[in-house]
Amino acid sequence: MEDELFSVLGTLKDAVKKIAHAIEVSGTGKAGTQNIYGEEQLALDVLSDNIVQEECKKNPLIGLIASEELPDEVKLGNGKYAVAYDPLDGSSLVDVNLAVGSIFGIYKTDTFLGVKGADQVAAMIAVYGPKTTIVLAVDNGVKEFVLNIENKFILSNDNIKVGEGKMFAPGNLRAAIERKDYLDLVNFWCKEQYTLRYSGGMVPDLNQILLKGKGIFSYPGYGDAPNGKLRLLFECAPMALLMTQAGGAASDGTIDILEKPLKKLDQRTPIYIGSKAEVERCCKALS
Ligand code: FDP
Repeated sequence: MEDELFSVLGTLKDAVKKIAHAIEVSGTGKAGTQNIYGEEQLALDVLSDNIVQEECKKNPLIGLIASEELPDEVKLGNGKYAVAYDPLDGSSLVDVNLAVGSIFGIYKTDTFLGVKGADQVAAMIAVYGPKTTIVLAVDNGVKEFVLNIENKFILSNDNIKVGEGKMFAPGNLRAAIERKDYLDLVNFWCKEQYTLRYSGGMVPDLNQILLKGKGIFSYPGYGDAPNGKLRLLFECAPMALLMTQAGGAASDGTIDILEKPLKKLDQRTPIYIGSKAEVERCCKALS
């Protein structure tokens, strides 16, 4: 790995350590503000976003950031790296003490508009669960690190691979009321006795598929939200890089998530991600 990319990842790891600490010691109340999508922000959403911003500002290699919590991309300087991130995904799970996470996509660009997930030079998620872990995809595979008692990330899995297996995480089940194709697919998984593993947090749900090495996560759209809820830049593209580099796949039903150009920062996309054969099954059933 290039030294410069190593430095950028070090900055993001520092942010993750601080967010993990903030989750442990902070309240889980509301901030009294809304993000650009009209979603109520938690004090922890705002705090986590500030932590990532402040850490990125310390590293001159990072010239551009975009956050799910900010209305626009923010130029920090002339650094060649750009970081798109969701500082705290799964906010609705914070007050009930379920696992939540952060998501980072790293590019070399001076604007995010027009980029594709395939342009990422690295992607990383952090999971704040009983332990804090990160899963990182760079050009030499997908690795997991765990935060130890000395506040250092130690390699815990050096070659994450996703194959096939009967596990499913069906998001947006409301869609199955209107969409018979989704209802049929969910019924198929049930009839075939797939194991249900769904927490309601995209990061822990996909982390599980990565670490167990099998499964499918689905989040289709329907009705007034044909593209669903999940954002291409902040959530789906980094997840797609991690899954694809681990041997899995990610599609919106028609196009590979990594090949979708970003037309606007808050672009949403349906997503089917996990074991290759399951993603293909979703594409056939739902496209
Ligand atoms: P949350 O709204 O709690 O932040 O990205 C948002 C997300 O969680 C994902 O982590 C999760 O997979 C999804 O929303 C859950 O969506 P539903 O509200 O449809 O259950």
